[in-house]
Amino acid sequence: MEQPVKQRRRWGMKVDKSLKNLTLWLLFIPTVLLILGVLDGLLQVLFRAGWIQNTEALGIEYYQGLTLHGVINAIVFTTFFAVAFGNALVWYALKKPINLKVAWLSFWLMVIGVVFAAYAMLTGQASVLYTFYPPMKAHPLFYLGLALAVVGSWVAFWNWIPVYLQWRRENPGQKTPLAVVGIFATFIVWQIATIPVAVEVLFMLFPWSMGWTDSVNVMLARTLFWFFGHPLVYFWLLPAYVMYYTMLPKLTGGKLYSDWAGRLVFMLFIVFSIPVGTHHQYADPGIGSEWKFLHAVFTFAVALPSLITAFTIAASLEYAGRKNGATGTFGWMAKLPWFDTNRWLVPYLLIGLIIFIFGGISGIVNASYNLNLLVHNTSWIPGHFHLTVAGPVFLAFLGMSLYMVSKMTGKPVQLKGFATIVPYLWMIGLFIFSAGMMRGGLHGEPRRTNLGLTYLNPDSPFYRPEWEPYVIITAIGGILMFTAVIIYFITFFTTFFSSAKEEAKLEFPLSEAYHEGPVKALANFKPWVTIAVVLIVLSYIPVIYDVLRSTTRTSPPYDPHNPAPLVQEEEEYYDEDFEEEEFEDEEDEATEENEATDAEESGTESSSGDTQQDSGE
Ligand code: HAS
Repeated sequence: MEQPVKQRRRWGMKVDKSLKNLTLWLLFIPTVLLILGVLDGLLQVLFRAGWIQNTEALGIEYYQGLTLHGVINAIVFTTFFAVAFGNALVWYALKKPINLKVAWLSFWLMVIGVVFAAYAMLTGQASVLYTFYPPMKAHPLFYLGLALAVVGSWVAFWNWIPVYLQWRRENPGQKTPLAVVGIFATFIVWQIATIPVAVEVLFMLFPWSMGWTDSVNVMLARTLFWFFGHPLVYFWLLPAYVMYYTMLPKLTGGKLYSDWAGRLVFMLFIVFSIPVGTHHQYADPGIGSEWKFLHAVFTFAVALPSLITAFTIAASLEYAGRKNGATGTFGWMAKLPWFDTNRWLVPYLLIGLIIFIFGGISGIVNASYNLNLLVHNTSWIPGHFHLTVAGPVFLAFLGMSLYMVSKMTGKPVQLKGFATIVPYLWMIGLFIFSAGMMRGGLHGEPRRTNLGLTYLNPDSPFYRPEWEPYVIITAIGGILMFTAVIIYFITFFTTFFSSAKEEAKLEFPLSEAYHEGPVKALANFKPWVTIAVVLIVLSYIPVIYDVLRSTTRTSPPYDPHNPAPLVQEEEEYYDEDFEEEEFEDEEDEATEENEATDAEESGTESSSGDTQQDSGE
């Protein structure tokens, strides 16, 4: 029973025409948008270096460009890719077709959503960055567009569930292919995590931007955003992990060291990805430090599956290196196909892993409360997240997009030498970029700031010449990254528009495992999802309770470019009676406490009556 499945895996299968078209559109649209996304990245480093000293460049305003950069690269590109990859992988690994009508419906929802959001961003009516923190207000179509895109991705996931369940019924007692476990874990995390942000968008931000409500609870909105915002990063990371576990070992000529370690890792991500969001809010008021500590503990727990991955994948690579003839302790590293142009996909995964070592270390720094207070809201943070989402994630998605286009169309990859050097050039640029950002961050350089107009402008009273070396290093890195991705575009579009020379196939290079063996506890998602829900409830109920209790006022809307609120009726937001009562109460309490302390110190007793009288006076 086992052998034929393995053989079919190796040979690949004829690709369904509709699946092929769907996949090509899902990969083509975000790659075209990515041209604008990376151009905005380049402009960012030029603004920040002070080489552009203006509020806009090429007709794109600074915060408009930063929003486009974050939304296109981190939300649109990643979500479209994950859906395309999941559709094809579930079909291939289970050898069962998905319902294509539903898959196309999911595609159209996502496309309409992107068109709405793009309209709002391109017309400058949604320069609120990818975190869309209120009270900065965007055009309603921005929120509606994001909501539609998310619903589209849900529909894609729901479409795989009946296929998976049917496969289980037809294959009782067989292990679900690891690739399917991985992509399901990705979308289970996504499904749970997008619920709070859907609540934020549909019940708070959308009605507010439509003018149906006047004000918004900023703290609650931020908390709901980060409830989603941290698991979002694992939604980005896990498809890359699917490639590391199920494809990289085979591509390098070896086997996955441990199949059950892979399963455990994906289940641990389901459990720990979500109850951690408050580590983005260590500096926010209103949330008790005990709950911040709890989220910090879970944050260290969510690093665990990545540490297991580091050892498991390193062992798999060592196995491959030794099979390729390596000797000595580290000889296996040299025997990996780093520069083999026929295996051009390997560096997209290997280089991503090397970058992630540094992304992981900086993540641990962020997670440590007292260190976080030093780096929060400085340029250290973009330094960290480019080593993660723009490292392993971006490279794996670029590589796999090219691979899928080539296989599913039967068009061999063009300019393979170019395709092979992209990850190396990207890595060099990224390391230089992140070094500049992180070092500058340690010296207080802020993130999300047009430095060219302020701190890096010699004519400005805020001028900080000591940051100059860091922004220049950052800009050099950014230019190299931009060059690398241009080379990628040349390869991708040349391949895309070349003519087919081979049979179009649905095929992924799925690896065999060195250590297999059934582990019953890892055979089913249910217990892991249940533990995840329990941890989410335990960790988030107190946080939301604290936020609601400590939020005494809501905020009027603001245009991101104007410090004055858009609605001027001050009395609606500023309740003077409330203010006075509050202060009187606080004064009373403070005086009582002081009196009690004085009394303790002088050994006498104080009555509350005295205190009230004093405060009255
Ligand atoms: Fe993070 C902020 C903590 C991982 C993305 N993170 C961000 C933001 C983003 C982001 C986008 O605790 C900014 C959000 C914003 O706009 O404000 N992060 C962590 C921790 C981890 C982590 C503990 N982050 C990621 C990943 C991301 C990502 C993954 C995207 C994909 N992050 C934080 C915190 C903040 C934060 C705080 C808030 C900061 C603030 O104050 O604003 C961990 O998951 C990291 C664990 C990783 C490891 C590394 C394992 C290494 C591996 C490679 C092995 C190499 C091999 C190769 C095998 C432990 C697997 C060997 C081969 C040879 C040949 C040598």
